[in-house]
Amino acid sequence: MRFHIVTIFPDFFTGPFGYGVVSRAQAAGLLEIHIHDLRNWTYDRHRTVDDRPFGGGEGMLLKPEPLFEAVEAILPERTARKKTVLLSAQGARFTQPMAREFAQLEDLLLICGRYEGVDERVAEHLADYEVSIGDFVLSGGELAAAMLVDAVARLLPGVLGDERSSRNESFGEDNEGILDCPQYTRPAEFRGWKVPEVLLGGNHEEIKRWRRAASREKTQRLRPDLTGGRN
Ligand code: 9D3
Repeated sequence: MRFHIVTIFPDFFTGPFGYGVVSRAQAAGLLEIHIHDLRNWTYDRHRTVDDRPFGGGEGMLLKPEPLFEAVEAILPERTARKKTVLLSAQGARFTQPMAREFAQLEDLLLICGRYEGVDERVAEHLADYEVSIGDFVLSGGELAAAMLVDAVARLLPGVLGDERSSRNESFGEDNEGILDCPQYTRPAEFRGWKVPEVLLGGNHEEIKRWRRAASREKTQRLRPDLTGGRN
């Protein structure tokens, strides 16, 4: 799979993509990440990418021409397996089912918003999706794009070891319905805090029951929204 990222901060991504799963997947040729500087599609002396909002208001917006030119140059043909995503605070929430859908694509182009926003014609006529990563205010789409790439990359065939991916499938790792159960490693007692006794014995039926109950309790406490309850 190929990712393309259009940004005014191309150097931003050397950090997030230089480590762990995403870095190794790139080295193994399982995915490509192409970073594009939006200013490459400006033609004035100051390489202007922003302008003031019609109707007045605070701050500046990303103007449409460089974004349309960039996307049309990077993905000249539009097909069912080549999609464009605008990362914006006004988008639909990015979720694990969306990550699975994106993992089927050949090319995914991510547009990173900046300033106070992006001219709405980009969302309406250029991007296939407009997504937000959560209900909080970021200063731009770059961190959001890095998170989206990470979430999609780990779903690509071969990116996680065979052992892990098949195990996760059968155990339903990508279960959005409930939180993972609490887990412990050695020592069995740390600063007086003991690992639950049941996990130290070898009764696998009992362990399974404990884990299910612990998952439910933790979900109820920290994510009542997942249980059909209120926030
Ligand atoms: C405080 C400014 N807001 C009201 C005028 C609007 C606003 C504009 C631009 C809020 C955030 C941003 C920049 N954010 C993103 O580009 C962004 C984002 C986010 O803020 N939250 C969650 N996901 C995303 S994806 C891109």
